[in-house]
Amino acid sequence: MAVITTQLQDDIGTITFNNPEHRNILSKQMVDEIMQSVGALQKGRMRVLVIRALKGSKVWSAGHDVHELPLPGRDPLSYNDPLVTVLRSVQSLPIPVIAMIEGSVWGGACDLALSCDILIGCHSASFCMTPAKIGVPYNVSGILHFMNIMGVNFAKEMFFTAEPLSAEPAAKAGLLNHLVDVENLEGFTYDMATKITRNSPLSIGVIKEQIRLLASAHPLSPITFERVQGLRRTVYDSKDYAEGIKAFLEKRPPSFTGE
Ligand code: YXS
Repeated sequence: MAVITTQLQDDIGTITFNNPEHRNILSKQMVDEIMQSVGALQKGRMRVLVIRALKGSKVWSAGHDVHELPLPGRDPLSYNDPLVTVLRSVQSLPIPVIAMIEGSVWGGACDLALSCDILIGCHSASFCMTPAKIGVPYNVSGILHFMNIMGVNFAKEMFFTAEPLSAEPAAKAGLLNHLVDVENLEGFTYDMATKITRNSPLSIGVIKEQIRLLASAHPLSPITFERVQGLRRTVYDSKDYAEGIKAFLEKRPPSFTGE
């Protein structure tokens, strides 16, 4: 059964998460359906893409499907991980992608929302970065994403506390472009999308790619990159990583030992 629905109207594509039972987790199935839909929508005249959950959702997306996280010894967020793949495709799509946020956003879904170009949320929106809650070593591009958008100290607070950031402070920290009342959320989002469809798609596409290249222009020497990967390996090889996943699946708090 499909876990998303797709629509194209007046040059605006919409992908709606439709797996409320499992809180719109970014499973491989969800990612595959998103990638297929984006490909199909691009065959039409799509100038903007809106990514959203069903109206009234309490959870926009609960993030990576924990059942699909590799067990210790393998990188949980490698280059070819389905979630990491969809983040790259949203970031490199040559049209603006608007995340319309109603409900809570967790873990890798925060990175998906932040991979979008514009985030418009209502007061039920919240953002929670969960790697430390599960013992996951986040990846370099993901961390850079948060640093670029909210600055180093806010990023550290989100990663270290693994506590949800509610809509108002999230908007203050730059996670939301606009915070609107829920009854205006759709209207505000599609009004902005419509305005964008009237502008030059070539100019917009080039500016989006220029900003992506400039924002990720951080020279990292090979030795530094290898050090980072080595540090991440100590985490995904750890007992804590195994404990984090096990505790989640057993629906109990994890007991981390630092080993
Ligand atoms: O037990 P059933 O089969 O009914 O399924 C439950 C949950 O197990 C399932 N579910 C998930 N399954 C796999 N992966 C998930 N991330 C996930 N989240 C939820 O959905 C069914 C309903 O969940 P339930 O009963 O907890 O719903 P709720 O309304 O009481 O609570 C909603 C949430 C979102 C507050 C709660 O489900 C939750 O805290 N979920 C986990 C959020 C989270 O920690 N996500 C991070 C995943 S790891 C990830 O994204 C990256 C690897 S990282 O951590 O590095 O950022």
